[in-house]
Amino acid sequence: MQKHRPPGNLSRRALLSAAAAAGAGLAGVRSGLAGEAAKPDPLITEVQDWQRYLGDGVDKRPYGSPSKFEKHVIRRDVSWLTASAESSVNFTPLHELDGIITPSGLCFERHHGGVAEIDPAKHRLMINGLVDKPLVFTMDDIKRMPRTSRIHFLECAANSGMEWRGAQLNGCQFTHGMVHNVMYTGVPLKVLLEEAGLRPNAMWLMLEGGDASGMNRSLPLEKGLNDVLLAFAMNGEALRPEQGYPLRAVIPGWEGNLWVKWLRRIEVGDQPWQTREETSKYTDLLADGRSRKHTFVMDAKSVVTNPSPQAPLKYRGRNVLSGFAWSGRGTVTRVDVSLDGGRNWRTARIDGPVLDKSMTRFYLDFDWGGEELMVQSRAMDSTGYVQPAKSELRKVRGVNSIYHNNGIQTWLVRGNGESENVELG
Ligand SMILES: Nc1nc2c(c(=O)[nH]1)N[C@H]1C(S)=C(S)[C@@H](COP(=O)(O)O)O[C@H]1N2
Ligand SMILES: [Mo]
Repeated sequence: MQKHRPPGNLSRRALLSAAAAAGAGLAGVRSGLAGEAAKPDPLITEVQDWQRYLGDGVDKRPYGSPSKFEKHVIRRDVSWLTASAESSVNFTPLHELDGIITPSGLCFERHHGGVAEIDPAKHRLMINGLVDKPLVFTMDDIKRMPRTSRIHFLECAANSGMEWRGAQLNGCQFTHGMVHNVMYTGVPLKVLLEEAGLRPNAMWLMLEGGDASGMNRSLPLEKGLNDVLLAFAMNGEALRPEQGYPLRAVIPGWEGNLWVKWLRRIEVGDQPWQTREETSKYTDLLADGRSRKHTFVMDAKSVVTNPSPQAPLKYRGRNVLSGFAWSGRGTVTRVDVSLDGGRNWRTARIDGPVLDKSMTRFYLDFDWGGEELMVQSRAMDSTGYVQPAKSELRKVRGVNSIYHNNGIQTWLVRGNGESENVELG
C-alpha cells in the first residue's frame, strides 16, 4: 500500500472519523483526505482525451456559457404555483452559488406579463406630475448623466411565502430562491428629479413599467432622493431582458416589487396611488383582520444553502457548511449557525465583501460523524436586529401572511446525508 502524508492541517479526529467511515463502506472517503490509494488511479497514470486532442479555438465562443458539466445549475420554476408562465416566478439555485454575486443568467425572474422585448433606441422615460418641467429621456440621454455602481440584493417580498403555515418546499432554491445579488450601474434618480425640478408639495413617486402588465407602484419621494438608482447595467454588461432591459429601478433594501423593470414613467405626486400591487397584493393580513400596508424594508434573513435538500452531505469528516445572509437595513454583522436545532450556536465565518444591503457569504467548517443534524442559521444586522424564529414571527403576524417571512429555516440532515425541510414546534 502506498503511503501519503496527510495534509498538515487535517485534524487527528477528522482522520480517525474518515478511517471509521471507510470501514463502514461510505463512498468517497478514499480521497486525498484519507491519505491512502488502494490501486493506481488511471486519472493520474493514464493520458486523458483532453490532453491528447486540441481543444476549441477562440472563434467558437463569441459569448461564453458554463461548462457542459454544469447543466444542472439552472433556474427552476414550480408549475403548480401559478396559472401561467408569463405571470410567474422562477428561482435562483442558491445551493450552487458561491461568493456573493449571482451570475446574471441565474437571477430569479418574476414577471406579471412576461419578458418585454424593448429596442433601447425606442425606449423613453418620462417624468411628469408635480415637477417644474416634465421631461422625456432617451437611453442615450440617461447614459450621458453621472453614473455609479452598487452591489445590492433584490428579494421578492413573497420569498419563503409558502412556508408561513409550516414547512412546504424541499430545497433552498424554492424556499429562499426569490433573491439575487448583482452589481448595478446607473444614474441616481435624484439627478433626474432635480433636472425636472420638484414642486413644494411633492411627496410620492409612482414608477410604471413598459411591459404588458404595466406594473406600477408608489414610492416615498424621500427614498427616491436617497439611494434609488435607474440602472441600465448589471454585472458589468447591459441588463438582461428578464431583469428589465434597457432600464430598471434599483430600490436598495426594499421589497423586489418596487424595483420596476422596463421603467417608462415616473410620476411625482403628493400621496400614494393605491395601485393593485400595494393594496390587494404586497400587504400583510394580520391575525386581527387588519391589513398592514407599505411594508417596504426587507428585514435581516439568512439561509444555509449547503447542506440542504438539493445539496446532501456526501462525506463524513471534513465538511464546509455555507450560506447567505442579508439585511435591507444595513450590513450583516454576524451569523450564528446551529447544528442541533437551536440549542447550541456557533458564530459562522463571514467571508468576502460585507456591503450595505447586499448578500453576505458565511461558512462554518465542521466535522460530521454521520449523526442527525438540525441545521439553522440566524443573521444579525448593523441595527442590532436579530433574525427571529418562525414561532416568534407568527406571534406578531399570525398565519394569514404571505409576504415578509424572514424566520429561521431548519434543515433536518439524516445519517445518509440527505436532508429535508422541517419546522421545529
Ligand atoms: N415592469 C415590471 N416590473 C417588475 C415586475 C413586473 O412584473 N413588471 N415584477 C416585480 C416583482 S414582484 C419583483 S420581485 C421584481 C423581480 O425582479 P427580477 O425579475 O429581476 O428578479 O421585479 C419587479 N418589477
Ligand atoms: Mo415580487
